Amino acid sequence: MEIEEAREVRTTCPYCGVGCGVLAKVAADGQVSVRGDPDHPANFGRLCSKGSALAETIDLDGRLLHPEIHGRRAGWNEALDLVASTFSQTIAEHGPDAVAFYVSGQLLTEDYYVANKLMKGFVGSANIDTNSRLCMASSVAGHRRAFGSDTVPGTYEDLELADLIVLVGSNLAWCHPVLYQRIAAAREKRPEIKIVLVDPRRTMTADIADMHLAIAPDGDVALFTGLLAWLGQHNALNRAYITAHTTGFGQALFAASALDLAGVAAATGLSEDELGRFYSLFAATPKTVTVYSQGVNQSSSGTDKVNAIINCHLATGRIGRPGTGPFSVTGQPNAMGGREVGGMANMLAAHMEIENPEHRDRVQRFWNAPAVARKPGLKAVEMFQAVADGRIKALWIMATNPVDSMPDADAVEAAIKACPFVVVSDVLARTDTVRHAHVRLPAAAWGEKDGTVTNSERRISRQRVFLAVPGEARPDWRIIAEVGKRMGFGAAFAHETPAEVFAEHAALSGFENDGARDFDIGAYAGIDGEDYDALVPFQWPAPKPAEGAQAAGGSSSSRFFADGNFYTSDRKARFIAIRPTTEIRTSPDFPLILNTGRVRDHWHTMTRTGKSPRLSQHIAEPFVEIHPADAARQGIGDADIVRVSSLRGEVLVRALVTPRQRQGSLFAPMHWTDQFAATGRLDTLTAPLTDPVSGQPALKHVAARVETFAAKAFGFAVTRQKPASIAAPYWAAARCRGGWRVELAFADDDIDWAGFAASLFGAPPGGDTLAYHDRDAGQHRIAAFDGDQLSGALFVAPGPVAVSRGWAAEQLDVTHAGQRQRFRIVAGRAGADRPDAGAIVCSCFSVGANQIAAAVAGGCTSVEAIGGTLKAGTNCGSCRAEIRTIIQANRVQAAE
Ligand SMILES: Nc1nc2c(c(=O)[nH]1)N[C@H]1C(S)=C(S)[C@@H](COP(=O)(O)OP(=O)(O)OC[C@H]3O[C@@H](n4cnc5c(=O)[nH]c(N)nc54)[C@H](O)[C@@H]3O)O[C@H]1N2
Ligand SMILES: Nc1nc2c(c(=O)[nH]1)N[C@H]1C(S)=C(S)[C@@H](COP(=O)(O)OP(=O)(O)OC[C@H]3O[C@@H](n4cnc5c(=O)[nH]c(N)nc54)[C@H](O)[C@@H]3O)O[C@H]1N2
Ligand code: SF4
Ligand SMILES: [Mo]
Repeated sequence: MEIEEAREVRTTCPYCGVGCGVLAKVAADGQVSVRGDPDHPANFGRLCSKGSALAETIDLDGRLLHPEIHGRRAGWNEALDLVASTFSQTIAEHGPDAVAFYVSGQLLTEDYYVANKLMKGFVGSANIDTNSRLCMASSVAGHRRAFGSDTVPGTYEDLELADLIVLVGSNLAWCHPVLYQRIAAAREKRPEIKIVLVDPRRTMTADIADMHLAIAPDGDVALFTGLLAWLGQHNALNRAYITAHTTGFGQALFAASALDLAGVAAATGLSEDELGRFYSLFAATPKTVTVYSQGVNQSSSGTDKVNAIINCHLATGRIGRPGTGPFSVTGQPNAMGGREVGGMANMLAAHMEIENPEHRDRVQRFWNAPAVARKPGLKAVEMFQAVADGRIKALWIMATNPVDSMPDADAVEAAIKACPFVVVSDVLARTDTVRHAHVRLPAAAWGEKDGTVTNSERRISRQRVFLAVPGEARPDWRIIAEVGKRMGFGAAFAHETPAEVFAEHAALSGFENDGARDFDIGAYAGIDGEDYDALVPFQWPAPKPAEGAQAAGGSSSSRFFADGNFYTSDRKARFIAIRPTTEIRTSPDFPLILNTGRVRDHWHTMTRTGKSPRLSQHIAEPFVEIHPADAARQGIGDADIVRVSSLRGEVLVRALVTPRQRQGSLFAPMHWTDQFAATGRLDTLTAPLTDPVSGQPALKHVAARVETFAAKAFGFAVTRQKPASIAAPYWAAARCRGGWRVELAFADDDIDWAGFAASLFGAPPGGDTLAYHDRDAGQHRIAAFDGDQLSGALFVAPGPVAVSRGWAAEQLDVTHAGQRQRFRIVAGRAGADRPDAGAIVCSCFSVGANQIAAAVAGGCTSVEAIGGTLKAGTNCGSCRAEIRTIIQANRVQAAE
């Protein structure tokens, strides 16, 4: 399509499930800028740090631009023919279950719909699973057990209308920042809103909480069954709702009563007093929303956690009414859309069930399909095990990076390497997964393709094109449809546009529905290209209006289940009888529990956020949080390099010693890969242990140990080019404005540092190299110049290198004409005359922790005052919680 210049295009953020509206503009010189869409009902103009930095992540650096077969460039015809013929042949020889698709909640609904249709309707297998298995599966299973359908009952507005918000296993401040800001803003207006955070760690989200329950890992089932029992004992039930709209309450209450309060205290690690305060608050607050995400879902008891929470809401009738409800917030931009198209191995399309012959028959007729899959397919962990043992012989991975994100990642990598035929569709030419593909297919990225996504509150929004498609990249749905055609299913994959795919998906949702199924967007079944282009965000359900009724469109505040009408056979919700169980995974060899998750400014395997200098400066290295007592026991100091290991693998990361971490537990982020660190792939440590109901892996609870890595030398380098390889046992590379910054550690100090520096940033011919060596003190500094530009500088010391990171990185960005200026780089106190900004807190304005601390000392004692002086926190606001924490810490220090 023609791209008009300097026109703002309305689209949707490709990161988290909040689903914020974005206005993207391409200036005449090609510069892209983004801002929040003031009219989008998810964000009303706000964007978080990741959303604000989107323009920094869309360059073509590292893009896969042409199809490749066995590493050589190939034409689309050749590549698609090879994929189609290999899949067809494998199916002919070994049956449909010998092939599989592993897809992603980052596909658009149209992509996902076509992939699911091809596998379930035309290949005739249900071996299509998705990274949503690692993300949402327990919530889906919990919803289906309780409601008979995978329905999220509430809306974002409920978070503003609630009087109590319980956040369970959810680091909203960092992972759903705009929702967090909506809650913070609501609380400014109504300070009586109470917030309880249930998380083993004191995360930044605790900043907003009235009560932080530092629960023992996986103590949640005990906490919420304990709550149900307590509600029963304290006459805090909604008997009318229970009788009219639910079944199974008696058994659920009986099971929940297995533990007395002392038992719950023991299982949760919380005091009876804390429990009593939380339970009374819950009992006394009719308008309660319980928000939950990965601390709940990613557990071997994930589905039980979900149902233990839902049970409490059903028992109090707190569902479907304004300001109430259990609320599973989704992680990926289209986790919900993937569920709607049935893109998981145990679902059929449009929220229909694979086990239900009527549903199968309906979908088969609608698709005019030869063979709809008759049984659920393999779930992610089982799928890769089947790849490993040879049952799956052809695998197509789309928009996900399982070599980094699946549990037991080394085994997953080995399985992929051993698989006879692996296709990967991705936007990048090099990821830890793409490197093993026999066929690489270049996908169009965000901004280059049209489609829809559904956010956590069931709101469907358009992603729109504002950039030209580079090279030969194609949108995912088109790639899949082309393969479908070449496998002989031309009629079913004849769509010309994403609008046609969406219309078909909408038609299926309304097909023979009549209110029997929750997911119905039949109102859009006849949508044409023009209306699709103009589509404004709407919430489902949006059934086809009856004759003579008003035109299409979801309402702005649709909710489910206030008056029952669940999607079970008797239309009543089911209480699930749940007994808390405790499982001890630690052992003398692995005495700690490793908990894993996310940081504020990185997204998953860093394929996009890793490109942004702004986002890479917040946290530039993989790290592990350790409680001071655990660190002391191991002789671990803050900023040491440590080895974290489990039965399956090990990583080297920086130690962050902090009392915010629970004693006995470690926390490490999932983001670092072989592209950004020496040995940072955290999922090499996690186990393929899954929830028995949902198949979701227990990624938050792995037995581990931590010990110091005996580093003899530490290094820090800035380089203009990313080093091709780095000969150090520990390194972590992060983008900075003029190039890259690299943290280093060595087991040995007997190293030819000049040679090492040359291997990092080269010694430009005719260039100038300056060096300073103090062998006795173990101090070495080397800088190389190409003309008057710095090609790289290396700083080596026997302990963590004390050079201002910001200053060093800036040297890549300025010219070095004079010799004196050059010498400053290798002089003793590099950058010491310029105050070190410290770790960057505000990525929008590059304001560091030290600057904020200095401003506090200078009398700025509120987030607003800091904003007034330093601008920190005044753009996206994602760092406001951290600023408040720094203010508190420094005021305490001043008072001491
Ligand atoms: N910045 C950023 N934002 C993101 C993403 C990202 O990569 N980066 N990814 C998106 C995606 S796909 C997802 S799924 C979401 C995830 O969003 P969240 O679920 O909020 O994020 P996590 O950090 O994975 O885990 C949340 C918390 O669960 C806690 N936890 C661990 N074990 C337990 C437990 O047994 N009980 C309880 N109650 N809590 C526990 C952890 O300490 C952690 O703070 O984030 C989305 N947003
Ligand atoms: N230890 C641990 N592991 C975890 C988790 C955890 O909390 N702890 N969380 C889990 C969860 S909740 C999730 S969601 C997963 C996420 O894990 P992944 O899905 O593996 O992570 P991403 O980095 O988002 O991978 C997306 C890939 O798609 C590519 N891509 C981007 N856009 C497109 C596109 O339009 N088309 C195509 N074809 N490709 C595209 C990107 O380049 C990238 O390679 O990780 C899971 N793993
Ligand atoms: S909260 Fe941030 S990452 Fe999530 S959709 Fe909004 S802008 Fe994007
Ligand atoms: Mo996720």
